[in-house]
Amino acid sequence: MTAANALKTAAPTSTFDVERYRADFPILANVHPHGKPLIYLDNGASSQMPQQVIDRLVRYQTHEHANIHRGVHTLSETATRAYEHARKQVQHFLNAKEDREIVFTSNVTDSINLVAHGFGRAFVGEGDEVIITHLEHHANIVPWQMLCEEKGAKLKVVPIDDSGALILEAYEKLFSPRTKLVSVTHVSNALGTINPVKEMIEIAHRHGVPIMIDGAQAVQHMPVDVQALDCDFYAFTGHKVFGPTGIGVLYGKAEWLNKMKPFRGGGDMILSVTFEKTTYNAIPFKFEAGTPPIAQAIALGEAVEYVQRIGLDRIAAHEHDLLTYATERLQAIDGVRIYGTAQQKAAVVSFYVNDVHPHDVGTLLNEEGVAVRTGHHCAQPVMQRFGIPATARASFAFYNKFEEVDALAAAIRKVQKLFA
Ligand code: C6P
Repeated sequence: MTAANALKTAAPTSTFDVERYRADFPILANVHPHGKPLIYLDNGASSQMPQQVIDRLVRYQTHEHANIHRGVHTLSETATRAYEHARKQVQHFLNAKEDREIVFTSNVTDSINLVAHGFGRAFVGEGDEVIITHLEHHANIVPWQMLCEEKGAKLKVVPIDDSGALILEAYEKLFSPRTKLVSVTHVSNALGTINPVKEMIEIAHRHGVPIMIDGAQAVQHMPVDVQALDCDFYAFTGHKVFGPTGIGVLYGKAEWLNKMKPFRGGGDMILSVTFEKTTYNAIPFKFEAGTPPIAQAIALGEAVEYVQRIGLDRIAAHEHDLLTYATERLQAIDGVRIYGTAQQKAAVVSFYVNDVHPHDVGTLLNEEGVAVRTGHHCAQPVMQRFGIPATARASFAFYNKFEEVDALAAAIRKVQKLFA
């Protein structure tokens, strides 16, 4: 380590009371991998649930459970009210204009597939084009590839530079009169790059093209306002924003949702059914066939209120400090290479330790109690762009603290010693 690096790596002082919020997360104190305190740096894969969300799930299961939209009895009405209240909580979280613009799905993958089917089958034809980027998770690649294969349409990809930032001039050049939709991630899960989505939305609209944003790695890190962004669709997943698994969200402008075809057929998405013809329910119910994940939606409502109570601006500021500190600490270790160095980044650090395979790095870090994700992060094109098979990835949440970055750095040095 150089003297300059050593000087830079003192932990910043912060007014963000991490310990107060950590106390809400029982799992952080209850789990001791290899007898060590858990240092949970795999929030990009799935974040933990605070007691408030767990309590909401328990309250629903012990006092409120019934099927919704179907019963006249008290429990069914209670469950329906709670589920529809969750929709309003999510509407408020994203600042959507109307609650009918919020569709509950099972995860962000499901939300993207809904648009690929509902929009794609209605509006994409042979010779048409869909634009995505080189930074996408497979969930925002494969559904569009499947659509393009089926329709004889073309998938166009916005390139990235060596820092992992999108090349915006190239984006603008991809538009043609055949472009029907853009779908882009707000934040890259593999590199942490924050894309300039506001600008990308303006460009798409200048060309008369609607645009979808995959917010799976964004909504837990920064405030998102879909009306200010003016995006046509915005999707996220519950389990990365301190809610349960099995629940996702699709926001869509009412004008688009109304024009789209339903994705799945079944109960609750219909107004009337005969063997000759079915008429569909109004939005959002048109897209919520069958019994939805009721408990999970209600708990998600609690989760988004929880982060709003803390304040997403405060979360973003704390995580920015964590990112800066982690970047400096890891850069100070000879032999550690960081992938993803864009100017605008969320608190994600993807790295390689000398030439040790990331899976070995992850296994050894786990022995020190440090949980990181290793692999291609379901973003193989990103790995291909950098000529690597995988990385180790530390992804932070607001409950992470600077000491945990120190522990990560110490554990990496231990790995290096083992392979020296
Ligand atoms: N990324 C990660 O470790 P689902 O599985 O539908 O809840 O989320 C899919 C998804 C879509 N888009 C982005 C940008 C994502 O990061 C993810 C999930 C996890 O990075 C698991 S692969």
